[in-house]
Amino acid sequence: MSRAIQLAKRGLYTCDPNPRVGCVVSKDNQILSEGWHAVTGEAHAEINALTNCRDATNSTVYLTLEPCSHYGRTSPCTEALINANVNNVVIAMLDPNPLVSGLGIRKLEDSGIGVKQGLLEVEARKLNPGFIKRMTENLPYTRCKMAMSLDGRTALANGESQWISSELSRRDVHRLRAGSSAILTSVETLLKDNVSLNARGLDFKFKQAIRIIIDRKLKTPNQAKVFSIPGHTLIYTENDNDTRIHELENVGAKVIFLKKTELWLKEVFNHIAKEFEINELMVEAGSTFSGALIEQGLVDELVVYMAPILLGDAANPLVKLKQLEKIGEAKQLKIMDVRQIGKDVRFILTL
Ligand code: AOF
Ligand code: ZN
Repeated sequence: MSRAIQLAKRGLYTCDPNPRVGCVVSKDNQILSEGWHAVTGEAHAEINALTNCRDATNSTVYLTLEPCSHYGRTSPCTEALINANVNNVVIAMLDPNPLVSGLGIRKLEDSGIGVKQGLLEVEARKLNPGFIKRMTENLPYTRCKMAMSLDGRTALANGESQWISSELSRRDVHRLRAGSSAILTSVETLLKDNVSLNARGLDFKFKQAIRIIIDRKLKTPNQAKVFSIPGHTLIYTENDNDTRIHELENVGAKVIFLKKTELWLKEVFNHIAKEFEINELMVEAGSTFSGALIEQGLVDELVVYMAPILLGDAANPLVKLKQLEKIGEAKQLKIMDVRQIGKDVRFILTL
């Protein structure tokens, strides 16, 4: 199973919006063949492994995800496993897709295949935080990227913020972007930095993320740089001004109008998950917008790059949150990973 998890990671940057899945076919303590899911619409992990296997009769198949039992873009993997006469299937986790969940296992058992479930489940779940969250909560798994000084500041009071000089940290951000289904920012950040929101300078194959701009009033300029870069740009707005919508659609944006409500951002996130199959969402925005997302419970993970510099107390803070009266009200985070990247330190924290 550990090998199957390694294989699943080969789809990390390419198989979106499908889950990353790995498969190992074994017999008599020997690996007969291996497979993984590389691209949505193409063969699933099991099919790739079985195609590479001369004879899978009486084998044991290790799978990081329950095999599918439905006709999606491809046909059911349960049928392929049954037709290959495998003896046993060991599954790390159930498929959270309601079209499959539990049915894949039942189909195998009904045809006499022995099934075990739960081996390395914790590790297998880490392969697909976004797919799991989208399938179970109709929300993307949201990572908020931030960069700060040792004293927790992001920019000088005059707005100057191009201070994260470490080339390696920037490259790490591009790798994170490449592994994301979409990259989201606020119109304020777009106006300030004229951002590109794409992954660049990487020496491996990846699927470029969709760009998303949150722009309640439709202030995005028609000449914004995002429109000159290949790929899709979505703009979510509360403004139904037809002229502005047409202008922005003429330069290549897809504008989505959602009526203003109290839980507008949550509705935007639900829409992103449901209509665009966004599993992993990376947010790169300023302290006000990121703070609002955190307060509304829409952020799952912070990725914070800390540069060893001091900007002083007049500089801008990492996030703007409501003032607290008691320490007990403070947001508690859990450190999942800390490592040095070039001259910076990167923290990964969950909320
Ligand atoms: C598997 N093995 O390698 C993957 C699975 O549209 P399709 O046919 O590609 O089906 C997509 C669904 O299949 C996806 O939502 C998930 O439930 C499952 N993914 N299943 O047996 C795989 N990638
Ligand atoms: Zn399948």
